[in-house]
Amino acid sequence: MRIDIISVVPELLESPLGHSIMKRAQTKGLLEVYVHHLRQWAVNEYGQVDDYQYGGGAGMVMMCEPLAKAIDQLSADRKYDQVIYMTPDGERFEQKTANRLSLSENLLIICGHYKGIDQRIRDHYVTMELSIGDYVLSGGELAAAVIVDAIGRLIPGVLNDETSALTDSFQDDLLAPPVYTRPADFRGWKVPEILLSGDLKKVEEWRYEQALQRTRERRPDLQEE
Ligand code: 6GU
Repeated sequence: MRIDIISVVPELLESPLGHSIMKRAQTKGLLEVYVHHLRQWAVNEYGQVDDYQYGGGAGMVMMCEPLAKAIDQLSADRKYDQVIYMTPDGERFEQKTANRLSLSENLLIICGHYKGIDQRIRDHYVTMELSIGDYVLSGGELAAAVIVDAIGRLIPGVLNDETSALTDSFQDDLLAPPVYTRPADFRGWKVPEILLSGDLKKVEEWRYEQALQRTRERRPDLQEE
């Protein structure tokens, strides 16, 4: 999969996408991420990409021209499955969205800043608008890093067996069960006996029960759908 990201603060994306599993995904050649600085499509020599909003009001708006040029140029080389705009008024990003997007070949992600981008770009170029939750971030970059991570780790081959996505929280509308590692007794706090029993069937049943119980207690909304 290839993901292109358009941003006015590309530095914000480097670290989250340059380590751990996202780094491995890229080293293995399973994921390519290219971050493009919007300023290269600025309207003047001062690097202007934003302007005052029509109708007045505080805050700048990202202009049509730099974004349109950026998207046109990038789209000339490949067909994007989705042109995604990161915005707090977008559709809530969930595991199901990650699952679906992980089947894409090419994604283009636009990170907004200031008051956001001119509505005409949303109307004429954007095919999907995503939010990562009901709070406001200073820009779309951290949200973009979140979705690239969530999508990237689902690409076949990125995770090894130990980190398999199949047992993650949310994968079956269930939270993950508790996990333990050595020692079996730490300060008198004991690991549940069943996990030491070696009876794989019993362990699976126990994990499922724990997952159900956790979900009922913490996220009953997941089971109401
Ligand atoms: Cl995608 N962008 C911004 N700026 N804030 C957010 C968000 C996105 N999702 C939640 N808050």
